Amino acid sequence: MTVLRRSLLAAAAATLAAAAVAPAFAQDIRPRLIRFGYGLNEQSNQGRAVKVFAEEVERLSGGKMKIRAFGGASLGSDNQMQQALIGGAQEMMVGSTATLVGIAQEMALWDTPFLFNDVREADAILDGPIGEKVKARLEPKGLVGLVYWENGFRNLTNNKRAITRLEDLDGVKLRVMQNNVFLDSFRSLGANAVPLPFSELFSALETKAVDGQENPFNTIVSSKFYEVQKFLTVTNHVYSPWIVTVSRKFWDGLSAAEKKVLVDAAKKSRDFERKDTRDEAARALADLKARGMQVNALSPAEAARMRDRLTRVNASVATSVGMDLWQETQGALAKLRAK
Ligand code: TF8
Repeated sequence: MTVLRRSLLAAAAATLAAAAVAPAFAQDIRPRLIRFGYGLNEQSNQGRAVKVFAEEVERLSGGKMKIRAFGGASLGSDNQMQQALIGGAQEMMVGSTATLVGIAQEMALWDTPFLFNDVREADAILDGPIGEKVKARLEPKGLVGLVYWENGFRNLTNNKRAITRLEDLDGVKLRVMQNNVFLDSFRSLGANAVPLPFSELFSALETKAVDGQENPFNTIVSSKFYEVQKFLTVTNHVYSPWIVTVSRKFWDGLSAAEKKVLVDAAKKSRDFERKDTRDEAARALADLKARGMQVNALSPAEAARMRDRLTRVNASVATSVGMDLWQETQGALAKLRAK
């Protein structure tokens, strides 16, 4: 090898090494202010992860890109924020995938009752090609999905009675997310299901406009639902993801380096969020009991009856998301379960 060639190679290697530590060239990152909205409060798993995201964006951009976080639905409900992102009036948010079904039907896949048996399955499908495919459906609608976070397995609370049998749900006025799969699911269980934005839920429970709701343990703790709900039934009826999204109007104006900052920070926040959420969920049940909630699990026979009723909505989910995607998901899950 000639001396010249060797020094050229060394120079190239040095450039690559520099790129590895500082992937973005400073001049490609401009000062940016990003308004990031979310529905839960600052002390929730959602709030903690938004903070990690914000710190990481600031660090990776050398302080040029700033996240201004707005919790507690102060910029609006999930649906309102989605519209603000599409219109370009807000840059980022994190919220439920369930409220995105009106924008991209394929999101209904995640509303399938009992789709995932555990978080290992959830992570593998959400972070794999199927999760990517569903996420990509948002782009033509004006949203860019970065990563999925964990909202978690959902459980039922109410104020009327302990739910020990399917029939106990009869006439229970139950708030559900603004999403047809959830509406159909709980109607098929006999509840009087009413769709409401999350931002109105606490006061609806407090004023007894509704009797109950369903959300992961974490949210029942962080939103203080234990103050206004007596009975908690462990159903784990569906795993809900959250999704971090960016306004496409804003995204399209970013440089490659700026996009990379957001993507890398989003991945870091996802890994933090999932661990934090799982740690908190593991403690939450004891916490809720200590706060006076009356907790029950369903007997295996009743759980099977509920599961059977709920999975009657599967056919309509398959129609909304398309048979190909449905089959692909079932195939991927079968493969994971065979391992
Ligand atoms: C719900 C969801 C909420 C989310 C959150 C506000 O019940 O589970 O946790 O939408 O982002 O609405």
